[in-house]
Amino acid sequence: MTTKPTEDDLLAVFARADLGGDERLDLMEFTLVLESLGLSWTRAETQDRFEQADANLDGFISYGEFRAILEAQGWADGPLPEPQG
Ligand SMILES: [Ca+2]
Repeated sequence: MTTKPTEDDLLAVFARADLGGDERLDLMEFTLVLESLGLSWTRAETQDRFEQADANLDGFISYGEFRAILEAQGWADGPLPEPQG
């Protein structure tokens, strides 16, 4: 697990976890993302990360918020792509 995921990987992971298709993740979907990335955080750690990542406190993780956590953790490089639409 030394290679960083590409942008396409991250988008695919995010889209796959976004079961509701609403382009944001709830805590359960966020947990699925972590599993997809091979991370094994405890429930408490996941909850903690989720709350930290939810920058606008709406109770969901947008792709931008998702990217911000990954970048903060050093798992993703490069700037966030501009939102489409
Ligand atoms: Ca949010």
